Amino acid sequence: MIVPSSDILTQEVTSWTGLTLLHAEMSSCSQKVRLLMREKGLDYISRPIDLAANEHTKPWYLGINARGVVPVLVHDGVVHIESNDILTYLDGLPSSAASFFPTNEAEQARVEASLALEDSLHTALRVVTMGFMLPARLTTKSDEVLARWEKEGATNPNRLKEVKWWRDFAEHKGVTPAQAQQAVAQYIAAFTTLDEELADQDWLLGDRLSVLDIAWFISAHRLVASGYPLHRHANLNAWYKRLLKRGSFRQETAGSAFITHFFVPLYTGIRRLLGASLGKVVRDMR
Ligand SMILES: N[C@@H](CCC(=O)N[C@@H](CS)C(=O)NCC(=O)O)C(=O)O
Repeated sequence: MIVPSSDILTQEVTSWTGLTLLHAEMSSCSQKVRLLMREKGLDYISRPIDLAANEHTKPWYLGINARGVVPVLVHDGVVHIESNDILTYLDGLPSSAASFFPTNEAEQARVEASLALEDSLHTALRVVTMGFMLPARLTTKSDEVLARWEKEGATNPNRLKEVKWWRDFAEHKGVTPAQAQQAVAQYIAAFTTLDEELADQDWLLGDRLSVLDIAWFISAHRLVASGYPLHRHANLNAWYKRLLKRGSFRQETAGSAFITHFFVPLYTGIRRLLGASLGKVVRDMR
């Protein structure tokens, strides 16, 4: 989706040339986009946005994307938002690599529906991440940050929804059991379908890698890191392990060694010992 120029308050970006990606290392939506760019060999200027420091809620960033989320792609001064739309756009740019999108209508319809489902689960992904992968006391946003996020930037109803989600999170001191159960139920349903699709094929679209493998891998990876027992979906688990063998998939989801290999395993391990893990929510639902 292209942001109308009337909504771009941070005018400097309109003179940027080439491809610039504003993104965050651990953001799943950013990982999807970086992964496709790496697979397609597309060079870009990287502009990291520090989510932990709430850089995405500051006037400079809200003047580019008034919703205040990453990623944003700026191509020759034009601002693109929504990760799945960015994937579609990037795939159409000149590249020596094959397209990750199908050309026949039946497959196009499948990709569109599956990407829409993946996008619709984004709140569930946040619930899983903030509820089980990271401690709430590290991610809760202050009243001051939320008030700034709410008022800066061009008018944008989606920004108000983001702010509301984080206000509820602060008020409940984390995600509620009902939110966790709903998110888990949504992912069990989605993963069960993907698992069936993979019963007699290696990749989600059949015999070749596509944008669906990229998008769903990122979700699966986040759920696994948060403690979801993916082995309950045998075909999906085998597919996930096949993709993990690809350098690009590993590299774009690696994150910092401290967080990925120490902090998150320690935190999820402690939750498991306390009987408060994501795996427990999954078990209790089945
Ligand atoms: N539908 C949007 C969702 C973007 C989104 O929610 N991004 C997250 C990171 S994956 C974000 O910026 N979160 C910041 C926050 O909630 O504080 C997309 O696909 O680009």
